[in-house]
Amino acid sequence: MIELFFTDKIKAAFRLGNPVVALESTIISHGMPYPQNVETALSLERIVLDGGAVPATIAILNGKVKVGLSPEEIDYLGQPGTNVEKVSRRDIPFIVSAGKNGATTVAATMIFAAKAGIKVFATGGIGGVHRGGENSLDISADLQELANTNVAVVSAGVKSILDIGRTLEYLETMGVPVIGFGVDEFPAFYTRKSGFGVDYRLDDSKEIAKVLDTKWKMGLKGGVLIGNPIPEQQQMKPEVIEEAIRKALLLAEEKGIKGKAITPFLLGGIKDLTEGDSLFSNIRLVENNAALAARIAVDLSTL
Ligand code: PSU
Ligand code: MN
Repeated sequence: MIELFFTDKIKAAFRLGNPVVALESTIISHGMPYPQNVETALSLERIVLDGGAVPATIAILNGKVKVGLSPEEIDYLGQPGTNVEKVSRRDIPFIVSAGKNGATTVAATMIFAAKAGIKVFATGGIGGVHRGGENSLDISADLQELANTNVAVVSAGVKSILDIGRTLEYLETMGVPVIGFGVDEFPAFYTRKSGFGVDYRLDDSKEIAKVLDTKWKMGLKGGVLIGNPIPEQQQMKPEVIEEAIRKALLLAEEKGIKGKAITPFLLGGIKDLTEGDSLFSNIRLVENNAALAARIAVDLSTL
């Protein structure tokens, strides 16, 4: 058994049966530049608290799996940014055994959240099937984790750096329910529309909590993906973001960027190409997800 290290606040939340929301750390190290990454990580924690739940940002520090980080630890992880190892399922034993620092992806965060008994997790966007994935087989381990690990992930959908259609097909094959929160269309991260529908639209966090509770009480293994679209006023113009994505993808191909480096490379490229507009949208949508995750966690704790 791998030991998890909890902050006192998280321990107290468990003892009292208070709702807890997991937050990932790759978004801090690889998803945004310093210092906005640290500011955002702290703002997410405040939003979860305001929503009546306890935030648990998850990361590996000096080989220890931390469930809940102090503001100093968040800064420690955010400053070196992409120099911190990005840790998905396969990377965990290497980082832990070497006593290194690691920022956990959606997949790795789900694993530790589930071990800790945390049911709800807020992120920005999950990984998925990359464009051209039918040839490269570049499919994020996040999808496999959603298939197997009992955690609900609140996201703003997936970026169109990925193949959204194939990502949804993969999730369907793996039996992962995809919920549109207040929308019939699966959101595309920076924009509210992707052109792909969701099978289930739910308009109330209580309804979502009920579905989660039912799924797991029935012993149906695996996660649930909630697509929570970016608020209307904060979304980007589809043409602008598509053009930036197209350019970033071309640049990645020219430079031969592959594997786990591709997502951070594209995110950075898009931010530069949109002169920071995408960063603003990115921050707003994650905050929006943290607020919804807190509501779902609160509703779930009453069932
Ligand atoms: N997508 C985003 N922002 C992110 C990520 C994905 O829009 O920060 C991060 C998440 O941590 C996600 C990971 O779990 O990238 C997926 O990486 P990969 O495709 O290498 O599995
Ligand atoms: Mn990949």
